[in-house]
Amino acid sequence: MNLHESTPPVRIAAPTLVDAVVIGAGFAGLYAHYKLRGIGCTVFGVEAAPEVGGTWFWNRYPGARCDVESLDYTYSFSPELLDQWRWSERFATQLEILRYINHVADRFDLRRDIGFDTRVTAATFDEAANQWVVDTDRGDTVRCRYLIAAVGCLSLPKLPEIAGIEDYEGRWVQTGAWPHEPVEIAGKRVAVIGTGSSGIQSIPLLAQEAAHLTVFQRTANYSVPAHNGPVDPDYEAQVRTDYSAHCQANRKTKGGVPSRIDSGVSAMAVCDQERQAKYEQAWGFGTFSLQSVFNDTTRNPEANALAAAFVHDKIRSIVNDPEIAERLIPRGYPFGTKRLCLDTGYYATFNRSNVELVDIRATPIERITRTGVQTTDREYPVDLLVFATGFDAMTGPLLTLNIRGAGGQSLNDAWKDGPFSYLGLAIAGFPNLFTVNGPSSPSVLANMLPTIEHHVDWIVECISYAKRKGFDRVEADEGAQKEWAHEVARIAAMTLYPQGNSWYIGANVPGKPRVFMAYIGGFDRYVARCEEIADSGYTGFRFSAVGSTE
Ligand code: NA7
Repeated sequence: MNLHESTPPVRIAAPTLVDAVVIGAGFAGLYAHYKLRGIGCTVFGVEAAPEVGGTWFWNRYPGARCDVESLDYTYSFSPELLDQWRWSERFATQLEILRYINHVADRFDLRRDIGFDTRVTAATFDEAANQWVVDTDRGDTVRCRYLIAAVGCLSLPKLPEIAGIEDYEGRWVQTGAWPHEPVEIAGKRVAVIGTGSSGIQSIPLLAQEAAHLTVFQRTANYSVPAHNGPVDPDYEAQVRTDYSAHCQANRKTKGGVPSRIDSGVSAMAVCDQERQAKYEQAWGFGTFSLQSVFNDTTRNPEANALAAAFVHDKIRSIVNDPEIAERLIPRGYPFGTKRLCLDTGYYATFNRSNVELVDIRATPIERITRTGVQTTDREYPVDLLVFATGFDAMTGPLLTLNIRGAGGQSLNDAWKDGPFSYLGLAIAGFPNLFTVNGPSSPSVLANMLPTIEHHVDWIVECISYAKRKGFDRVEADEGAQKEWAHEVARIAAMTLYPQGNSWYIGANVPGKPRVFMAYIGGFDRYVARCEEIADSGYTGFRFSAVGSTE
């Protein structure tokens, strides 16, 4: 199926010099092209995939869908686009989102400057010229004033550290790099390793097709029902009375989405009955509202334990076998501190006779064998092995770029103790490099579409400012970056999040520094701070031109 209305991308010759190189052609990269063109910049895009789409190009496993409501997971920069595009489901499927991205790329002619099937192999800052020199695996070298890394937060899939994968003679796939050709599931003995969001979305669908499904669970995760279905026409009509204003209002919320049922009070401020009723309302509503329905669930251990106990009871009420229910109950970390999942029929899937749950904390996986998975208990024969084992989140995609900034310093060295950046937008010592949804911005803790638009708007305005003032170098100040890092860590420490061994904190990658990688103070506060900084003449940034400084 051809997803886009115009002709598929033709390979373009890389230019030798442009104003900006944009790495990535997902939501962030495409919008960066649009905005940079708008201020008269010449742009070249580099994209590893053969097409636009970013995360939605790669994550095409069964059940892949967005867990932000479609009406909010949308670009807001064009009122006509907002008016004309219609989402069919409350939570859009990967395919529908990919169609949308293709539609946007066609509509705004965003492919014409993108080199597809191309990877950046190195990016080196040339201090004499205040330019980045970008090398690709096609042998191109492109010079640019500004380098925009729009590489996504969850775009480097990770295989587990399990011996023997190379010995396996069956087929294995990764959710984060699902094959484009059909994967045969019907009649197969399928195994899934990993029960994060990707596992939890795919397991119910795999179970429906497979002859037998074995789920290897290391950590039971909290999941709430999505209650997906057609977009509610009444709610849609209400949003569409002023869709642009609705999207603008999302920038003034903590999570970049409307708080439709949040109480705004502490879970401890209401009686048991009222609290239970509010939890039930959140459970019945879908979205991540169970986490936000009271304002202290992520901060107050007592409030958190009440929400956790509510989910535990729900799991017991859904899963028929009490022993399996107990295995599915998350324990040992506060509710929501590993990313909450949104599911369609996840827990009920374990009532099926063809589904088996293996607790690999009790009986760890020893190795993958020629024919299946060997635990300390027994071997499980498998025809199709699905790794839903996550990503080297947030820093992984940036660190593969081989970036060297001022003085030849590599980003990998600069970040050996953690990904320190100023606002998640810029990194001290790496002039003219901007990151979209970079570490220490709200990114994965908020709705990514408004955060992307906000970041790109801010970056392009900053570039525009530099151009107007005659500067050709902009960089974050080391001191401002340190202060921001303290602020990010201070706010994280006020919450329960650091207690979860999550990818937010790098816990899923052996050897990765344990640093909470997102700003948790709220998207609203973050936006206000970024505005303040820009309005005050970019406090914490230094601007200069070859031979002069401000
Ligand atoms: P996640 O959320 O990182 O989940 C990965 C899962 O894989 C999780 O259950 C892990 O268990 C498990 N895992 C990882 N390594 C292993 C090994 N070696 N053995 C067994 N199990 C393992 O990734 P997802 O793709 O599901 O979701 C990522 C985000 O994408 C999601 O939050 C959305 O934002 C979209 P663990 O918990 O580490 O014990």
